[in-house]
Amino acid sequence: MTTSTELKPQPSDRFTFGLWTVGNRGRDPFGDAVRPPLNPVTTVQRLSQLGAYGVTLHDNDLVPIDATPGERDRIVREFRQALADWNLKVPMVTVNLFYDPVFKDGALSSSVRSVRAYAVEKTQRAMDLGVELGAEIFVLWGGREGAEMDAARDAREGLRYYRESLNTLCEYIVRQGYSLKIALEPKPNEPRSDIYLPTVGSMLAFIQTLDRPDLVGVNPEVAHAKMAGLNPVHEVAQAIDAGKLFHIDLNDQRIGRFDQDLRFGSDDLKGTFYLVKLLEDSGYQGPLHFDAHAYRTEDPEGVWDFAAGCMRTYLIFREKVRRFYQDAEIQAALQEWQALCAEERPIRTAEDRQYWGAVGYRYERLDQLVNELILGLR
Ligand code: GCO
Ligand code: MN
Ligand code: MN
Repeated sequence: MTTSTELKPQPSDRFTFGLWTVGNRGRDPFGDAVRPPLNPVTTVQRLSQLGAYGVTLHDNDLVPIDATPGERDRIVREFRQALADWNLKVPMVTVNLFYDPVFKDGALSSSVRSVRAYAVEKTQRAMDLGVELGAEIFVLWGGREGAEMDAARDAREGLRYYRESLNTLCEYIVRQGYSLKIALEPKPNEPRSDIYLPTVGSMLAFIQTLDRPDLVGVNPEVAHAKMAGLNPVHEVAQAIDAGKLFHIDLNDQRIGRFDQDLRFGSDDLKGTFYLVKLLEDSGYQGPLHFDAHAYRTEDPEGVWDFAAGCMRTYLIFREKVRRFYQDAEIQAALQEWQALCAEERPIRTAEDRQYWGAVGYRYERLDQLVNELILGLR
C-alpha cells in the first residue's frame, strides 16, 4: 500500500493551477454562473495549503481590462504579497486575447491592422506583468485566431499576420532582455469553428518559420488533442522529441465533445497513466499545470476537492509508473519483447519473411498486465 503522505502534494512536485481554473464559476453557453467570484489572494492561500507549487494567470484574471495604472499597481502589489506570504510561484503567465468583443475575428492574426496592433501591445503588457511576477513561460492560446468562413481572409493571410505578430513579440522579449519563452497552445476549434494551427504538429511546423524559433515551443493540452481525435500522449511525445515541450495543460475530456476541461484523469484512466509515464520517463522538468475546472454541480468547497483530485491522481499514477518498473511479470514480458526486437534474423528469403510475419508480439498479455496494474490488482 502507498502511504497517504506519499500522495500528499509538495511544492517539489511542481503542480500549478490557473486563477481561471479554480476560479471558474460554472458558466456555460446555456447557463449562468453557479459559484461566486474567487479572490486571487484567497486562491493563493488555498492552493498553497493544498501543496501546489504555483499559480498562473491571464492578465485579466488579475487586473481588469479597464484598470487604471494605479489600480493595476495596487492589485499586483497585494497579489505579490500573498505569493510571498504563502510561498507560491508564478511560473507561467498568459494573455486574454479572446474575451473582449474586439477580438471577435482574431487577435494576433486579425486582418484589422488596429486590432492586431492592440493585441500585440496587450500581449507585451502581459509579458511585463509576467516578468514582474517571476514567470519564465508565456503561453499563447489563440482561441480567436481562426474563422467560421474563408471567403474574406485567406487562411494564408491569417498565418502571415500571426507570424508577423509573433516575430514582433519575440523581438520585444529580446529587446527587453526578458528570460521568457513562448509556448503556443493548439486547439482545433471552439470558440471559432476552426482555429488556425489546430495540433502540436502544425504548431511545430509553424514555429520553424518564425524569426526566433528558439524562443517558441508548445503547450499541448490533453483535452484539445482529444477534441481533434488525437492521442494526447503521442502529441506530447512529438513535442518532447522536438525539444519543444515548454509547458503542458493537464486535464481530461471525452472524445468528440465540446471543450470540457475535466479534472485530470476523470475520464480516461489508461490514457492518463501513459501520459504520466511519458512525462516521468522523459524527465520533463517544467510545471505540471492543470487547466481544468470543477463540475458545474460544485459549490465553492467542491472546487478544492477538484483541485486536490487533480494532484492526487497525478501522484497515484506516478506511483503506478514506479510499480510498472518494479513489477516482475511486466518487466519479464517487456524483456521478452525487447529480445524479440533485437533478434538477429535478417529478412532475405521468403522463409525469413514468413517467420517475422508469424511471430507473436504478446501485446495482449502485456496490455492486460498494465490494465490490472492500473485497476489496483498488482
Ligand atoms: C481552453 C484553453 C484555455 C487556455 C488558456 C491559456 O480551455 O480552450 O485551454 O484554457 O489554456 O486560456 O491561454
Ligand atoms: Mn489550456
Ligand atoms: Mn481547454
